[in-house]
Amino acid sequence: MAKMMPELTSSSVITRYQGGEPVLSKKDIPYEAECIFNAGVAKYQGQYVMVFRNDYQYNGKGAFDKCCIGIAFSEDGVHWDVRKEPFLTVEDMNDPEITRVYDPRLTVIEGKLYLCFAVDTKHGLRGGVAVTEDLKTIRVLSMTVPDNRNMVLFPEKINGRYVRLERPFPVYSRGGIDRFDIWMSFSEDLKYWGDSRLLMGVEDVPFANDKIGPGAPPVKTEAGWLTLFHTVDIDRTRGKNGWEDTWQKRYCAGVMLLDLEDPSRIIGMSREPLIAPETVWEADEGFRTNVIFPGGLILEDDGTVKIYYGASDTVECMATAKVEDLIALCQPV
Ligand code: M1P
Repeated sequence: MAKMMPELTSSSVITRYQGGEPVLSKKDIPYEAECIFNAGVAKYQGQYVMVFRNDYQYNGKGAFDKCCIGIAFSEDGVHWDVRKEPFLTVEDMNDPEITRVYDPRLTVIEGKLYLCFAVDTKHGLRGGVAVTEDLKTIRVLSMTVPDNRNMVLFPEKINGRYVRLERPFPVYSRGGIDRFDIWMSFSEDLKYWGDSRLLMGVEDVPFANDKIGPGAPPVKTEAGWLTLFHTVDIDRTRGKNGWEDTWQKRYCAGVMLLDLEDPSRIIGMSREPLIAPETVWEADEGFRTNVIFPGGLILEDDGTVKIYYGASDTVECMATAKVEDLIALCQPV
């Protein structure tokens, strides 16, 4: 059985916006909405762009019947105007296999805005890579085979190839339980992906005992590619948390630094969580409490970083830090 984790707390280098108050929640959405979370954020064409997950129509049995991806815009990365219609729906995918679309991430590459997202299908979970040139229409470039999700793209080619992090779901080889790791793949055209390899195993993270996954798309710094990931630990004694009868998982955010020339080499990672669930929105209220799910990392010109994360699968929150402090947390593995 996986070892139990101690109480986890957030690093002192982060400051939650307004003490942890959400920057986006269902009250901001001009169409049917319930849980607004797990957003991706990028700076694009002079503004901040956020794509977020909206789960709605709770079925009373631990799931939502409907979901879509919405889009919002901001001048300061804090206050958001939400477009009146969703950005991407199941119907837009025009594929009868697809039953849900969710967990979007954004990366700007060579002036174009790329979207990674997850879909549930009748035959497994898949990760998609898509591009939008006008922030309205989306062209899907590639879809993984099942099961894979939590994909994020690096913002530039490295040694002539596009690079992504991803999280496949090996079950048989991991003893029939969640023991999921972060992998990476390469592509010359964003359509065909390969040369896949393991980047980090769940056993490498001292504050995880269940699974890990890519979080925010990597940001380039002089010290290396800085990226956030999520970590999951299970405690069988946790019992009821949030709307579910038996939600025993806790999700935290971690940070790591990858080599600029060879991003399959981890320079360092935090030995403790960057963000652990603590505030009322993160630990007490919501659909599934104790969930921090990072999806966006923006590096500002003054060295401040904005960190966007879903809280309790219910609202979207933000924290700030200094980039040098995040780098300093990344100790050699
Ligand atoms: O409910 C917590 C999270 O569960 C899933 O995360 P993972 O990919 O690690 O299994 C996702 O559904 C995620 O959206 C959600 O926040």
